[in-house]
Amino acid sequence: MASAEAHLEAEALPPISEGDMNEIRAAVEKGDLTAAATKAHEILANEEKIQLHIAVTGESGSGKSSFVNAMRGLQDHEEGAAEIGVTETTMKCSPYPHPQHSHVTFWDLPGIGTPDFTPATYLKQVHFDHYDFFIIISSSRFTCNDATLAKAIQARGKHFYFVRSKVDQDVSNERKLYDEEGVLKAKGKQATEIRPQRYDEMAVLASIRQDCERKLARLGIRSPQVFLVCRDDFSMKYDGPRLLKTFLDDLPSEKKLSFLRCLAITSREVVRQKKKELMKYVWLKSLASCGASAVPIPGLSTAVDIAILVTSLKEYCRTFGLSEESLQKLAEQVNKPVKELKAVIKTPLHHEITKDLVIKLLTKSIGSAVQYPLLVLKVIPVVGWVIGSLASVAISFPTTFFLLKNFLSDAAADAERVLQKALEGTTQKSHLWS
Ligand SMILES: Nc1nc2c(ncn2[C@@H]2O[C@H](COP(=O)(O)OP(=O)(O)OP(=O)(O)O)[C@@H](O)[C@H]2O)c(=O)[nH]1
Ligand SMILES: [Mg+2]
Repeated sequence: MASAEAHLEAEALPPISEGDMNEIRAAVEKGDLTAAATKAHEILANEEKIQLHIAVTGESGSGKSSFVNAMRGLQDHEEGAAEIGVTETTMKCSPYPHPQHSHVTFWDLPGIGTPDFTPATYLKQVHFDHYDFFIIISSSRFTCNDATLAKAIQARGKHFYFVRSKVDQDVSNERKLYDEEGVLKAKGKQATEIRPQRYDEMAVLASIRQDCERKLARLGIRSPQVFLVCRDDFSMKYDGPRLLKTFLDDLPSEKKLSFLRCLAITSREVVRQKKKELMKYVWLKSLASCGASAVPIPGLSTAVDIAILVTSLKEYCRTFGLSEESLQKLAEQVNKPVKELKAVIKTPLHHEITKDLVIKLLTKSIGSAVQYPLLVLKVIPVVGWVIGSLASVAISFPTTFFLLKNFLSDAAADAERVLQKALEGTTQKSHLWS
């Protein structure tokens, strides 16, 4: 008993309306399980339809298209990547859906201040209302146009983020002023606060950040925050991880999971966040699987909707990068044989999730469900105790609950192990593995 109990923590509620929650509770109280499961189904289907539109704007050549590609996990040369180049390539609003999670779309917008897009008309021309938030990119200092745009976005109640691109170039230029030992080369020149005697990358970055923020403050932006990024290793280097975390923190709760699904596994924190959000939906999925389409499982004293479970386990694998395609891509990125990454995985991969596998897993979970049915119901907020009153789902609900919860935890643990393996022996490790 101790181990099962220790494994269970009270579930946080998924971001669903009070009205929806009341509908489920009322249906269960009436003993109408079909209605409760149908509602759970509907809520889950709506969650999957949630769209996220992210606008990326900035002056021509600032690195917008490259940023869009980096956010979508694509190299500039890959199929489907946004066209990049040194001449003005973005003259219209181009949508770039995430390749694996098409509900998240990045929009490559034309720069403000070009003859066709003046500050006065820009937001109307690019259909401001369409976007959830804006990223304003500059590869040097931010301009008056950038500040005007930020103020207009803020006045309309949306978030914007200042992103300073191509930081790798600044770092490399600065490094050239120091010798191999990291000592300032310029003989006779005094070291300054921004250019100390010994090379210090953190100081270089802090200085660029402060310079950009000071300029923006002078242009009338209150407490500006600037994120320094480079297109390569975008989500791992410089302020990339902090930028992604800030997006996530600022998103309304109902959109967090959509965004998290499309994030690459680049840190333990990303894995933790994905798991936390997915966990909120486990009891809804368990409830949905007990509905009208539930069929008795031969050999087991329970009836469930297997299709929901197959889809859910596949979703967990996809979200944690546990598919042949994702692993192959990661292996290429870190220059390691895919076999090495696969060796640390304990759960089945995306393509191995079948009806038969789910039945096998159900057989395993049923033991815990029979032993601790009330324990499970106690940790599900609001409706758990009501569901517990229905004899018809006394076993099937906790069985599916245990199955999904355990698979999700195992997949998250696998994702962490794969990441650790991928980073073994690389310089990224100390930066990332926190
Ligand atoms: N070193 C380095 N080069 C970058 C980075 N981001 C973009 N570039 C280069 O900068 C140039 C312009 O990048 P784009 O992404 O095409 O810029 P853009 O803002 O989309 O340009 P337009 O579509 O013309 O407005 C390209 O040659 C990119 O390879 C970066 O982080 N580091
Ligand atoms: Mg472009």
